[in-house]
Amino acid sequence: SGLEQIQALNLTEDDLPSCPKSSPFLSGPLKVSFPLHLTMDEIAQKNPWVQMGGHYQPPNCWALHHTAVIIPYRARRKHLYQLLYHLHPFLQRQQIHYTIYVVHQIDNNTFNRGKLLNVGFKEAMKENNWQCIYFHDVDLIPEDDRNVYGCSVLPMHSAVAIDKFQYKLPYQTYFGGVTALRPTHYLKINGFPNNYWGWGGEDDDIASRIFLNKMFITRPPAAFGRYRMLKHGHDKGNEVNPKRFHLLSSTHIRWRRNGINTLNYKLLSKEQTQLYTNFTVNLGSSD
Ligand code: UDH
Repeated sequence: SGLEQIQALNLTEDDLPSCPKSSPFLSGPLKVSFPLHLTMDEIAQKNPWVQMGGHYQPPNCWALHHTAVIIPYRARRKHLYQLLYHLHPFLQRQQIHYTIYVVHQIDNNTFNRGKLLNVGFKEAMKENNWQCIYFHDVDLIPEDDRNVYGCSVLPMHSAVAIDKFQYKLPYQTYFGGVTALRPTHYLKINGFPNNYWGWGGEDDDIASRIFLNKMFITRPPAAFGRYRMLKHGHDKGNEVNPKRFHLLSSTHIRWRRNGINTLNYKLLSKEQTQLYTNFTVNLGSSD
């Protein structure tokens, strides 16, 4: 294949023409449907260019974007399959170089999205010098491929218009669902908070960190940043966190000593599956 040729010849940026600014393969608004009973093999068959571990790079041009997609995960297998089914073709049409990483919280402690995203960042950066990190909830399916998964000079909030919120931004500083940062920005804000256990608040903490560091959020046009949210109820082990407002009131004091610089976890395994790289972690129980 083209990709194997690139690898065999060890082709680099100097050997390939740059990909065009706007990919000729974009289709714009997508008809998103959710096939029943998806399997990994079936999704892999539909994506023959994706390599083990969930890697892809365009075979004939040098990508403009080098993006790690990080998915915080526990016990949402059906959602994960739907997301992989939609996201791989979506990203390939954008002609970007990417890998999909799933960070799986295996312990029986309360779910901790912020901490999982920190683990994903740390482990993904060990694998490659990514220039852009997408933090992607498992239940959000993009509906327009002009929402290109690359980073700009500002932190990006991509999930602007979600069907669950009547395709409107729930509030102006909302920074949840699907967001992206350059590693330099992520490190500047000391990553994400490690101490939000259970549902809610960590996304507002991340937004605060951005504002406290005198950065702003940017968003794609609402027509591009459209998502469908897969249906789910309350997850076991992710109860609403009653401490979230209290924690948020002191983000400005704590952000420097609570984040990627204080992250601790146990990486139990790393596997390359056909469609993603999986990190299984034990997060411990408190921070
Ligand atoms: N997640 C899991 N497993 C869990 C919990 C969360 O994988 O058990 C991940 C998953 O990627 C999910 C993300 O964390 O998309 C965010 O969690 P969520 O989907 O529960 O958050 P969301 O804001 O929830 O989408 C909306 C419904 C809950 C309503 C709650 C209260 N007011």
